Order: sequence, then structure tokens, then C-alpha cells
Amino acid sequence: MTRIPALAAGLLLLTACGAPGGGGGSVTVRSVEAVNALPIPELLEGTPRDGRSVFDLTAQAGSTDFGQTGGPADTIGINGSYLGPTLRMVDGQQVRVRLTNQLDEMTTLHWHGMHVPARMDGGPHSMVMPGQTWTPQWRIDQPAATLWYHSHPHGQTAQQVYRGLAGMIILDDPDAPDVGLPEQYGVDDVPLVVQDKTFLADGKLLVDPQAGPSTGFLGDTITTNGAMGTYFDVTTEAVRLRILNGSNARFYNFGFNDGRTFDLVGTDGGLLAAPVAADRVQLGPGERAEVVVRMSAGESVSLNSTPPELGTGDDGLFSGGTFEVLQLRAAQTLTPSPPLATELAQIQDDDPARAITTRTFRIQGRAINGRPMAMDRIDMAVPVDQTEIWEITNADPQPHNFHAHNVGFRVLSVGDQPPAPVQSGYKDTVYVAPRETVRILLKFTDYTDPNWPYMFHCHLLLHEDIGVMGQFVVVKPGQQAGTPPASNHLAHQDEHAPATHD
Ligand SMILES: [Cu+2]
Repeated sequence: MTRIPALAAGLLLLTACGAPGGGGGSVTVRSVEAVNALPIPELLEGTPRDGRSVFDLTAQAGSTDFGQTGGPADTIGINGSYLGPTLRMVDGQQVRVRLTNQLDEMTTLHWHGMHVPARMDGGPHSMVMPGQTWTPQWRIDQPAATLWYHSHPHGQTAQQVYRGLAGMIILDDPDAPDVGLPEQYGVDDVPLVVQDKTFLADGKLLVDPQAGPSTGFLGDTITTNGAMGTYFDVTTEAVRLRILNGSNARFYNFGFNDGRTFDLVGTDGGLLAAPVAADRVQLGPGERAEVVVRMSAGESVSLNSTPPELGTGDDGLFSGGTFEVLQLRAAQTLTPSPPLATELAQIQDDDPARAITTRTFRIQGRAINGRPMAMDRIDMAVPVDQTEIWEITNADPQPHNFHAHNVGFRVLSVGDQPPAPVQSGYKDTVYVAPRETVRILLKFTDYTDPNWPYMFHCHLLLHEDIGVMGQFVVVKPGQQAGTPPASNHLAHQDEHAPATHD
């Protein structure tokens, strides 16, 4: 294990921005031999009940063998000891989740990237106490995409996600045209939950969200779907990788060790209009990318990460070096894969000129617009069906990754530049470099509720936990923000209450 202390640099950042850190610094990722077959999370498609697809989920504690010589680690997961199943949901489908909390601590479960009524969103107000069951329900109403779910209790998100409360969601659209994308789950359509961990000598996880530089925890060991040193046996000419950065604070710059190009086909909110040929795609915590890579029979190539470009002036502090994430091993004979269509999806452009409100979000230290997160304060009321521009400014010397619940947005500009191809589709989480402003275009189309808020926050989990978060409600025109729900009661127990939808 290599751990390079950079105490001085870490303290410098702390002093400069007032954000915390554990006094640690950069963490180089250690190289691990690819000896473990990539675990493929179980695919849950829901059980038909009362006209809905019902997903039964249980948050539970367990013990997970990460292959450490010291022994297994204490972990938490959904329907298992670590991470959770992949949920497959379909556009237009009525879904219900029954989340039972068998942990001895409260939790929540948030559907990251989902267009969903606020009281079903699983934010910090929807706490599920030990022994209780939370039953949100909603209608899937958005394009095909790779989303994810993770716990979101205020102040506890970093440690709970790190210990294992996360999983992937695949949204499908049965009416979408066939554009040649691989879609056989676990065969040529492969989920990758990428995280960094640090293990102690006894094999247990180091659980210290504040370790690392001002961004929070950086681990020295990469796990993919909950295993380290992974390989995947490729049997098809083309493989679609759905990459989720499920890490607390680490940024990755994904590509292949031989420099080959791949097709970037999707980002947070779904498919791009057309494939983008790329050799690297950078993802901050919470972001996703779908890539299609072509293989030759008998070859091996590795998905790896090179140092990200964060514009901090000291990106080395966050880079981790160059390291392997997943080895792809192609069989001697590969099943042919169709070519990708030149057009993947229609992306409806709202016109920035129609925006009648511009809101500013200045992230600095532990606050947005000078206000740290308060559960009992709604920060803004956004009228439904109103096109808005949000200007997010990072006033710190450290990275931030801005996320808004309930909506897919378009990136209008990054500094004075137009968005890169990787930011050309729908996004729900976007990198905001130090001293930079990112402008996004968005509109909330329904689900008004003056009392139950959605969150906007930095998706570096430590930042989110310590206050870099705020609350907004979507309201009818002219309506004022109301009062947030008491934060300590079960959010929604009645299975038969209809999801609000106006
Ligand atoms: Cu941040």
C-alpha cells in the first residue's frame, strides 16, 4: 500500500476555503492483479402487483470478502452484504419500491437522476428508521438512461454510500428505435460501479469520510461492482459499459490502456444525439457514462483511469495516478455485434432565450450562497414549466460537482466555452472547476409540492454532508414555498396513496 502524505498541501486548501479534510492528501491507487471475475449485480425487474412493478429492497448489514488477506470487511448493502441489485425500470411503467430497513441505523434511498415527485425522491426528509418500511411509488417518465440509487441521510451520506448503500438503475424505453446498442445484461451490456476503498490490515474498511484532501475520502484500492482486481470475459465484438462513479470524492478519467477510441453513447440523463468518438471520458462522483468499445478475438485490454483534469492548479493532489479498473478479455471467437446507428436519440432543445429567470449558486466553503444546508429552510421556490438558467460558481480552490434532483439539464457553457461533447446530452451532475462558472438550462415540468423539497448539492459526499446543499420546491405559478416536513418521521407509509402528478 502506498500512501503519500501531503499534509502541507491539504492544510493549505483547508485554510484557503474553510472546508474540512482529515489533514490527509493525495492517495496513489495501488495496482492490483486482475484475478477476480467481475461480479454482475442481480437484475431486478420488479414483480407485477396491482398494476405496478414492485421492487422489494432490504437494507441490511453483512460481511464482504474483498479478497484482503486480513479477512472480510463489515459492510452494508441492499438485498445483500454490499451494494445492491441493478433495478431495470421501463419508461411509462408504474413502479413501487418497498424498502425495509434492517440496519440498526436510519437511512434513506434516493433515485439519482430520476424524474420523481419530491416525496418519493428519497432525500434526507424521507428517513426510514430501523425496522420500518418505506413505500414510494411513481411513474417512470423519462428517456432511457443509466441512473443509480444511494442512501441520502443528511450528514451520513458519505459513510453509508461508502459502506455499500448504492446500486444501479437501468431505464429502458421499449418504444425507442433499435440503434445497434448492446443490451444483453451482463453479457454485452455491463454495469460498472466504480469506487475507491482503503482497507486496514485486518481486512476491514477504513471508514473515514474526512480522510484525504479537502474533497474528502480518497481510497487506495479500486473496486468494481464490489470486487478489486476484476476482469470480464468478453464474448461479443462490441461491449457497452455503463460506468458509474460511485466514489465519495475521486474523479476518474476513463479510457483504455492501449489508447483505443470508443464510442461515448450516453451520459447522466440518457443517450447522446449521436455517438462521440473519444479516447477518454472524465467522471466526477455521481456521474455516469455509457461507452461502447470494440474488441478483437483473443485480445486483452484494460479500462483504466489517468489523472483527471480538474483545473485546481494541483490536480496531482486528486489524481491517484494511472490505474487499472477492469480488464477485458476477449474470447477466441466473438459473436458479431451490429454497427451503431449514426443517430442515437432525439434530444429536445429548449431555447435559452426562453429562460425568464436566472438563478445563481455560489459554492464556497461549507455553503451555497453563504447558507449551509438547513433541513427546516427551503431555499427557493421554482415555478413549474418555467425555463430557467442556473449559474453555478465555484468560489473555492477545490473541486465541486453540482447535482440537482428531479431534473435533467443541458449545459450551456463552462466558463466562456461551449460544453464539451461529453456534456452535450442531458446531465444531472456537472463538474464546476475552481473559480469557474457553469451555466445550465432546465425546466421542472410537473410534481408541484410547496412543502416537500428536492435537493441541490455538491456530490462530493463529504461536502454534501457538511452543508454544501440546499432545498428547492417546485410550485404552481405564484405559489410560495411552504414548510418542510418534520425531518424525523417516516416519509410515506401508505402504499395506496397516489403519487402526486399534475
Ligand atoms: Cu464540493
